[in-house]
Amino acid sequence: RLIANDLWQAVDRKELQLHYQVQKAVHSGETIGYEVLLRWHHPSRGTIPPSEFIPIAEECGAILPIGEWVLREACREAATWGNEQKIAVNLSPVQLANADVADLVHRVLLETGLSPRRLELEITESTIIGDKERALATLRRIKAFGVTIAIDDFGTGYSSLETLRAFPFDKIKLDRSFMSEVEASPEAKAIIRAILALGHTLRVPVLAEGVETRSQLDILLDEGCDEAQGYFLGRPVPVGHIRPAMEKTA
Ligand code: G
Ligand code: G
Ligand code: MN
Ligand code: NA
Repeated sequence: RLIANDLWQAVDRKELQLHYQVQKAVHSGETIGYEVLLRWHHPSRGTIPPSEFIPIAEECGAILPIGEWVLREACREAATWGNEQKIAVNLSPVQLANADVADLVHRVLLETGLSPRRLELEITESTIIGDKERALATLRRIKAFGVTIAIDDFGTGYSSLETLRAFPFDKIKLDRSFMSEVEASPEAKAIIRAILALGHTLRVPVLAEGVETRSQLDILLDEGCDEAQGYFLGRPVPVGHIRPAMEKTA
């Protein structure tokens, strides 16, 4: 309870902060964009990771104002970059179930002046599993603006293939559990290869998450993976750490 009460006030008290983690093209090494990851600096408990507070925020509804703040803040930031790099924002199932989320995205794009094609929304399969028809209708509206949709944590859900068939995603994000096992497990490597083949048959680029070593990146290069994200390429960092890179590409 205490945490939920604090969460409702976290935005107003300016306790939330965004971190940015780079996403790169595997072959060229070029920066495609950044995933936005939320951090909560609680006044007495210190920094609380999203894995702990997002589920609580979803349960109590505070994810709606928090998610709105994240979207606006990320779009406002990316609009200052003067390049074509994308910003990838995680969208909670609770936000997607809320009928207004397409209007919110539209409003924030107008307000910030960010080009819609520079915004990507990351959704997990569980997001679609809820009220499927409604979620699909909302996602189609958002896609019609030119915003792209990535399916996050792919390979961990219950109905990956059905989800892919039912909805035209713009990117597949391969769950990081596959990367952590790729060197030790021929099965993990075979699954990565199969998902890459699936993505490429559907003409959808695949991003591998959780790339922590040079040799993992080399495997991805060999296998023809499109994009990668992970500690080896860059940790999630506050925006001050990436702004200098923006000046060089601007
Ligand atoms: O940053 P990482 O370390 O701990 O994030 C853990 C989880 O929290 C990830 O699954 C990520 O998708 C989720 N997450 C991070 N930031 C946000 C956010 O702004 N909104 C939502 N809904 N989830 C987020
Ligand atoms: O579920 P989602 O992909 O949205 O969340 C990204 C999460 O993965 C964040 O918590 C982020 O801190 C974490 N992460 C990013 N890169 C790596 C990595 O190379 N290794 C591990 N173990 N976690 C990572
Ligand atoms: Mn994500
Ligand atoms: Na993920």
